[in-house]
Amino acid sequence: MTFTEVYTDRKNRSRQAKRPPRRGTFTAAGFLCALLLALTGLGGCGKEEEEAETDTDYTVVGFSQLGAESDWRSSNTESIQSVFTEENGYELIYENGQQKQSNQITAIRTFIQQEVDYIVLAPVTEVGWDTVLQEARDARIPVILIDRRVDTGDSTLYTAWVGSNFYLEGCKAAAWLQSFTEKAGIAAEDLHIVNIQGTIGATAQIGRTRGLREACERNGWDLLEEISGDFTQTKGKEVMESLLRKYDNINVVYCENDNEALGAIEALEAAGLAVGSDLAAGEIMVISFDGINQAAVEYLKKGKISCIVECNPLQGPKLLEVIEQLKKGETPPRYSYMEEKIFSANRSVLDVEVDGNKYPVTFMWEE
Ligand code: GZL
Ligand code: ZN
Repeated sequence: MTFTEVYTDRKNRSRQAKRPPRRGTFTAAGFLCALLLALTGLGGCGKEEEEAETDTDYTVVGFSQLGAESDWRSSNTESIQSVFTEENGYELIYENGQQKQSNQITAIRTFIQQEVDYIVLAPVTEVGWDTVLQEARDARIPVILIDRRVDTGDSTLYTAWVGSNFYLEGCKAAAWLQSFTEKAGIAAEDLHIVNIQGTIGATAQIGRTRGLREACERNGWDLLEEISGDFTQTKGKEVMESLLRKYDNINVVYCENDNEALGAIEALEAAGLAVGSDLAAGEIMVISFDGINQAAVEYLKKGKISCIVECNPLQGPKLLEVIEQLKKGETPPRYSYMEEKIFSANRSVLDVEVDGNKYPVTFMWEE
């Protein structure tokens, strides 16, 4: 046997030993027990011997998901679970990191011990992954990133990434705001914006914050404050309440995800403020990201959220494609980007332009 065959054979045998028997698989003890029952007539004689599910050689994927903080995250997890199924020849081991990098690092180390075939990582923030990703590389387990990025100088630490261009998302939102306010005849200096940011250090937060910040500098918009709402509804409400105590001239609330937007709207309406796009009438404009939370989409249709830049969580199919290519010894694209739209109920902006590219607005309104 060549080294590779010996290596693979030993890896498979050792991996089998490390993993609990798959449900329905006969272990030796189970077989003896069934034999005793049959001999003593105590068992259901003639009972169809449960077809010992042959432990076909599944591809084992260890998935370290960063948390369950938002609707986006839940949809993202469901999308991954929907493709790595036994029917597709996979066994998925899912670990929820509860938004803590230390939990994700522990999960990756466990996957290495279990000798999984691939590791999928949705990193909560960008820095602090080099050591554990080196351990995965030394164990010769390919790592594929999804959603957010890791900030590492060593490009060998991951094989591929599937996700969104968050900076483009931020630029799209800012371009929509610029086009809307120019058409509405609102002067740049009359915009007083707060940014309820996502988890600080997450690629989604970094890109969306940068897109807005650059537009504020370019257009002369007044960016009153940036403060993290950690991508959750609770925190979004809390920080909106504190911003309202601090400022009396806010007229645009930029939320870096829909869950924060729902929390912010709760706080705004509790303070007796109206949300909408009629800034001249004193309404507070809310702009958001994701487009997967149904309550937020309903608010968009009613015009309570003026614009949602889509962030597509359904990364399962593209990720499956990447791993299928790796299994065949092919080289997948290093970066695979999701297709994403811009949603609004307001029809004054038909499309937005970013870096010379035009992106159409998809209209959604109350039926
Ligand atoms: C974006 C993702 C962000 C979502 C939030 O890809 O990282 O994290 O926009 C989620 O809803 O919490
Ligand atoms: Zn197996």
